Amino acid sequence: MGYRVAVIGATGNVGREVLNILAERKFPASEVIALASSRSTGREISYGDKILKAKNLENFDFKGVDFAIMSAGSEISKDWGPRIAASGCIVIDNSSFWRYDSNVPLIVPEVNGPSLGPWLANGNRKNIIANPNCSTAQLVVALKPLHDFAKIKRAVVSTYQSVSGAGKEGVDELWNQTKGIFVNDNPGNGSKFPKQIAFNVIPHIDVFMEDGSTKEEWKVMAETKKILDPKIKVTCTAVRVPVFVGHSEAINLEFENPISADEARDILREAPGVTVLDKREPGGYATPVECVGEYDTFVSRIREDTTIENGLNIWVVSDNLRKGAALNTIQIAETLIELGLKPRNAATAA
Ligand code: 11C
Repeated sequence: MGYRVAVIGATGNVGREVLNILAERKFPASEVIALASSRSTGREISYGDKILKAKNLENFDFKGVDFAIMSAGSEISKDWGPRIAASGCIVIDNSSFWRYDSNVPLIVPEVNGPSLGPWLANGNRKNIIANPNCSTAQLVVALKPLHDFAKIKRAVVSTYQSVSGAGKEGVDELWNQTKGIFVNDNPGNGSKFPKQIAFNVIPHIDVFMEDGSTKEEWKVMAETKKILDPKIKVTCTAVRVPVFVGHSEAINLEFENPISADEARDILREAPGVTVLDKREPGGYATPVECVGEYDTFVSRIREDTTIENGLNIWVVSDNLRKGAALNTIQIAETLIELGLKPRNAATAA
């Protein structure tokens, strides 16, 4: 007997990736239900070799559904998350709405998956689990094993984020501007990004905060602290680049204890969810193009930073729609199953 899984926002970039990955990983589902807004109801989406028709979220009854994977934006998560959770269904939410709630776990299974054990055992749990921002997910996967070995004091993160992080409209804007420039047409500024994104880079993602940083930069700091260790100091500059899929990060780390580049490479080679690609020769490193469609977070350019004590530089790349979003939500559901969560229909039948 399998699990009933509802995918909310099934017609979006991340929702479609959730359906692909559920099928690819042969998630033990007895039923997968695609849900969307009334505007997208009836649209067809693939799930493995099947075609699902999106049903209307408004009319759907979550009774007996085990997991609701939500990727429909903060407003929908805010309104629907608690209602769905109250029906006994576990909500795994991709939006930022619940991430900073102290009663909601923020989970990257390779890093803090075991904390779901006590959460599952708690009869008063809220039934909502948050998925981090894509740039945080890949960061903490790479940092966790290094932190366990030598304790990170400070991380300076510079991101190079693809346009798919801004949804389908972001992808369309890069595509249309690139075509426009190619045929000598004025591409204009578009509506998704604040400046031209084709053949350009933009040091601005999400809204500005009072201290001059952007919300994306704040999220990287706040979420790393919540998932990995509140004592780590994190500073970030988040930049949008004209890449369709795959976020990259240049990370400077300062540790409490010594760690050599060779040690870091060996540790990362053994780390879950990490692939080390680090040859000191042309092309001996990961770039977004090779990481599209992959599950792992790729770490390259591992080298000591001799300008500080116990310093290290690394380069981290991952598919932002997979580890940064869809894959991580499914890994959270898989972790709950490994921890003993049974299908609700099994409980009813027993
Ligand atoms: C971007 N990281 O690349 C963002 C997208 O908080 O889940 C994901 C936003 C979030 O634009």
